[in-house]
Amino acid sequence: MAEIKIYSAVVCPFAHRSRLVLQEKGIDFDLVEIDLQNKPEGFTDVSPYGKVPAITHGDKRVWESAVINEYLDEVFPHPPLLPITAIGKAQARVWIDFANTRFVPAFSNLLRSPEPQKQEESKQELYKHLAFIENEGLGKLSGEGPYWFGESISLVDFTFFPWFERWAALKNYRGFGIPSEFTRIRQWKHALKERPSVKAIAHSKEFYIERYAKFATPVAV
Ligand SMILES: N[C@@H](CCC(=O)N[C@@H](CS)C(=O)NCC(=O)O)C(=O)O
Repeated sequence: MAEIKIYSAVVCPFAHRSRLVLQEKGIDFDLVEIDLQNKPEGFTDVSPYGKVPAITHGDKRVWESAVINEYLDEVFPHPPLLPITAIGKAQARVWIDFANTRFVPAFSNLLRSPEPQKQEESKQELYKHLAFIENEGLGKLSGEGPYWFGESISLVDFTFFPWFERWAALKNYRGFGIPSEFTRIRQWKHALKERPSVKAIAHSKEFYIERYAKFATPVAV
C-alpha cells in the first residue's frame, strides 16, 4: 500500500491538479476513483465536503486541491514547485487565488450556462481573464522560459493546466477557442502538454468533448 491515497474522478479538473503534482514529484500513490453520482459510503469521512480531490497520508487527511498541492510540496520537497523567495511564493498564491476565484468560475459559467446572453457575458469575462494571464502573468513573470515562472515548472502551471486540457469542450460547445492573439498562453499550453508528467495522465480532446456533453447541453425538462 502506498503512503498517499488520492480520491479522484477522471473528469474533475481539480483532482487533475493534484494528480499532476503527484506525477511530477514521482510520489507513489494509490488512486481511488470516485463515482460522483454514486459516492461510496463513508466518503465524507475522508473528504468532509464530499468532493474530490482529497488525500490521505497515513492517518492524516487533506482536501481542497490548492491546499493538497501545497501540502504535497512541503512533505515531498523534490522537485520544489513553489518559488523560494517570499515575494515569489506570494505571487504564486495570488495566481492560484485568481484561478480559483475568477478564471475557473468564468470557464464553468460559459460551459454550463444554457442561456445565450449569459454565455456571451461569460465569454467576455473569460476573454478578459485570458488577457490578464497573457499580459500580467506570463508576460511579466515567465521571461524567456516556457512556464509561468520561467524555466521551472510550479504549482501555478498545474493549477491552471487542467482547464486548458479541457478547452476543446469549450471550443466544441461554445465556439470559443483560445484566441490567436494570446501567443504566450498558446506557447505555455504547448510546453505543458509536452511535459512527461502531463502526458502520463492526459486525455484526448474527444474524451473531454464526450464527457462534458451532459454539462454543456442540458436535457430540456
Ligand atoms: N474547491 C474544490 C473543488 C472540488 C470540486 O468541485 N470537485 C467536484 C468535481 S470536479 C466534486 O467533487 N463534486 C462533487 C460534489 O460537489 O458533490 C477543490 O479545489 O478541490
